Amino acid sequence: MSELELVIGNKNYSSWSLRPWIAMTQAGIPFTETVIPFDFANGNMEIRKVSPSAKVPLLKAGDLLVWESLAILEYIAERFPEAGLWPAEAGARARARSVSTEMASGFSALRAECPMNMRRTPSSIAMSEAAQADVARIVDIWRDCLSRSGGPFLFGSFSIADAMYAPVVSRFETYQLTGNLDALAYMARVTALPAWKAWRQAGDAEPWVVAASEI
Ligand SMILES: N[C@@H](CCC(=O)N[C@@H](CS)C(=O)NCC(=O)O)C(=O)O
Repeated sequence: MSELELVIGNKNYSSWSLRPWIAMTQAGIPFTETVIPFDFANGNMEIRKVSPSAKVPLLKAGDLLVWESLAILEYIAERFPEAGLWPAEAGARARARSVSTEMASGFSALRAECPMNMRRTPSSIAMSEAAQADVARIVDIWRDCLSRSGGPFLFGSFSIADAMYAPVVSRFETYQLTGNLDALAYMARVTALPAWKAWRQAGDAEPWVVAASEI
């Protein structure tokens, strides 16, 4: 059994859980996973019992608890430098951290109006101007990163920045949020990753339905 245990929510809906999971899986870092299904109606008591923030994801590394998806990813990058989860060059690394932090702290309109729901049959929905601005900013970020790095991922090889935007890739697909060809090509590369496919397959097989995320 691995020393690392990642506690996550439902794979179909838990956008924050996807971030460390896809990075660790893609990088081949061994870990065990524990899925705690959401129970919003009753206050997610099972998550509260294990997580200091009462949220998932949570990483257990022996006695150490790490919560907040970006903090988990930073910890993993430090523990496994050979995985190259941040770009090697300082300037690229700084920009990767900038776009990752922008994701972690921003885009609240998009997140609220377009919850991750991988199983949903793709179709567009009416969106506020704020959510549309979030989409435009994300497309700009992706295009800028890809043109500087040359791809195939935001900073060349798969990095934490791609993991941070992975749930957005799902939302863009589910709600048909862009027709931009660079963005669509990037999304196709992310969704072709074996780690993405494995997460998606597991999410499809889950029996649980979170009504609030069914738009
Ligand atoms: N800022 C946190 C957000 C975590 C978060 O909101 N997780 C959601 C699931 S995707 C959660 O645990 N919700 C349970 C609740 O709010 O009761 C992170 O980056 O990990």
